[in-house]
Amino acid sequence: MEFLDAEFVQGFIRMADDGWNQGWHERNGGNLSYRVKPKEMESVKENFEAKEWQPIGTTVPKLAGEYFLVTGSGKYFRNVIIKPEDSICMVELDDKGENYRIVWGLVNGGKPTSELPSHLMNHEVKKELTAGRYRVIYHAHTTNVIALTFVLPLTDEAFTRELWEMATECPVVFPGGIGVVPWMVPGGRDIAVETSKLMKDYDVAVWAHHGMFAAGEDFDLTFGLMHTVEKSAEILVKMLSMQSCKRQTIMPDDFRNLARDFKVTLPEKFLYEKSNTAK
Ligand code: 2HA
Ligand code: ZN
Repeated sequence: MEFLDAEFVQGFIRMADDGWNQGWHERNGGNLSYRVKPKEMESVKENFEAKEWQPIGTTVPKLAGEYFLVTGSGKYFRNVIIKPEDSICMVELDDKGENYRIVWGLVNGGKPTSELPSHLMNHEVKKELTAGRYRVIYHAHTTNVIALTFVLPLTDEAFTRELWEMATECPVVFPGGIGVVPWMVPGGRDIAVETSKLMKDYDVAVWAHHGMFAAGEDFDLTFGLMHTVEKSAEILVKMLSMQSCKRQTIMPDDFRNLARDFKVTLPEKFLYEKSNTAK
């Protein structure tokens, strides 16, 4: 099969274009990766042309031998739909999970995303915790969530609770809550380690003054998660722009009732009592 005709490649391209259309990928901002299923890899491997092995910059032994579709470093989401072969690539990991090699794409040269260590370490955590179900890791520069990192305390509790309160669907879409990484230098192993620690508890990690990482089973769920969190952040930004205190909101017992009817578990650490002025 032609590489670009494969359904998983089409799904990846569509998701990148959807992110561009949301305004989350100025210039070369953001990156996307997909852990390819063995059958999908088989269906396109006639197109492979392996390049040299390169160090990943971290070690992901539980992903040894796996294949990933990823956006390219310095490449623009805006261009993925018109020139995917120049903007994205498929990489293979070696048998120790220490090196990768490009097997398709980036036809004009280049490397996988600068955030490859974060993507792979997140994939490693999620693969293990979900018995292999999770396959997508997505990093986007979501405007409203970034704005909130200048205003809210940089804690998992504050971000989770404030975003849950802004839209009733939120606690159902991300019942586990969301984590927050304080400002750190992007692109390296240190931020990858901090992010992957949060991925043990959450499907979403906020990077202060930078953006978000989201993890999920497939393109729809992962894009939908990013979209839901960012939309809730937009509502909070609008609310805070109108007045600094809420007149009314969803209360802790309301969340408990919602959890019961929707059969989700909402950790009590997010259902703390607030003073009236901090509502
Ligand atoms: O430029 O978003 O975090 C890609 C990025 C780096
Ligand atoms: Zn970024």
